[in-house]
Amino acid sequence: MSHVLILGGDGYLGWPTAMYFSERGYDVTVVDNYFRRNACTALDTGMLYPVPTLIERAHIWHEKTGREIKVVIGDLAEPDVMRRLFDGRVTYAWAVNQAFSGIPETVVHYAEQPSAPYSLMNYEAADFTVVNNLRVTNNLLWAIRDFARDTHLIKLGTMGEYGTPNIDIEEGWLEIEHKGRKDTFLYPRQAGSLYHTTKIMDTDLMWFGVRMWDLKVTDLMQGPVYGIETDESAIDDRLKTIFNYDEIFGTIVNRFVTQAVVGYPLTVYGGGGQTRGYLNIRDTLQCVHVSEKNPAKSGELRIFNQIMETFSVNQLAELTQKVGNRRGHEVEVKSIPNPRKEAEEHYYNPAYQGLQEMGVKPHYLTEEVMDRLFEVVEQYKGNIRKEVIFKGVKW
Ligand code: USQ
Repeated sequence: MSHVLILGGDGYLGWPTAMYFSERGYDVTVVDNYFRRNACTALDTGMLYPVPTLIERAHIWHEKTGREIKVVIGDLAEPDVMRRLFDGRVTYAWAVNQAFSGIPETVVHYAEQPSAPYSLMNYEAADFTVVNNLRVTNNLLWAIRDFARDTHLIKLGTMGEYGTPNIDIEEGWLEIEHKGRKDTFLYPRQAGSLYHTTKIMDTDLMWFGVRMWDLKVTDLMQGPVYGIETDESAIDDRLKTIFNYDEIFGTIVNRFVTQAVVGYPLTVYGGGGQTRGYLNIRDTLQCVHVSEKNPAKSGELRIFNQIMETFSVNQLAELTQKVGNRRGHEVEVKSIPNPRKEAEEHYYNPAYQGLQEMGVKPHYLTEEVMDRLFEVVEQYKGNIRKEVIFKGVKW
């Protein structure tokens, strides 16, 4: 059984990824320090529904499926917490069998502060974002360098590393011709938030590790994700992933559906022409799985753009309004001054065929898919708190 180690296993993507691999027979270990939950409590962001702890979820998963997801609680910004995952000194906070699962064949790295607004809230949050994200990546690269050179690292990057350049966006690399000579370099990066900038720096750290130590790395440039359910969470309601709809941790589609359900005018920032690549949470899992099945080679930094389709903010608002109105909500769309510093009209033409060529079958954001998202959110309408929807963190 191949061993997959998931860093950031309690998060929006981490927990569904853990169940996905476990269901397919992998030996899975998850690690988390509960940053996301604690930040949600500290910032009073509200959540659509309460989520059991990681240990409780692993226990429920075992009860329902007979499968084991080993849990480690610890702060991966501490080098020794990371190193223990590779040299066998690890202690599991929950496991059926305490025996060391061995060096992982694959590490999926989600263990970062993932919010752009959080990173620009104040200097302390900025400091946390930079220190946490870069230290975790650096600690991981050194652990792989020292103990696990054959391990394939799958790292979650972001489409935001590229920004919104006035030329087509390639999958990670760009061939440059200069004074009659040619070479291939990382595609120019220019992020729109401090959080996104840490992802650029992560890519640079990994590129260094690949060049110096022949590491195997896949960097997934992901767009904003939407959705709640996956096949595995359908087994038991308590296995559903963390769902945020607030300004700090909620992403746009999840926010718009929640706003529509509770009668809050959809918060279109500025002109609404901001265009991004989107994907269903189910497709995140597929993308990580195909990357795991087809690992990067030794000395290769492989980069994919992990999106399935592009939308402007206005297009998402229109779709939400249409589906919401049909379901009996009175959905209003309201442009509010953009708290972010970003282009509201821009060229956007990213390449994203790599993952589909390896076998990913996209779930598109159709009216039916949005209907199902509405259905789930409507069940928890009573929990939605209007006052956390917009706080106005400025860039
Ligand atoms: N937006 C609105 N109204 C809202 C919320 C967002 O108009 O109420 C706009 C934003 O200004 C932005 C776009 O929608 O132009 C997307 O915003 P978002 O909050 O959904 O996503 P973002 O802050 O870009 O970050 C999210 C995830 C992050 C991931 C990133 C992928 O939180 O972890 O890396 O999506 S990407 O955007 O492609 O860089």
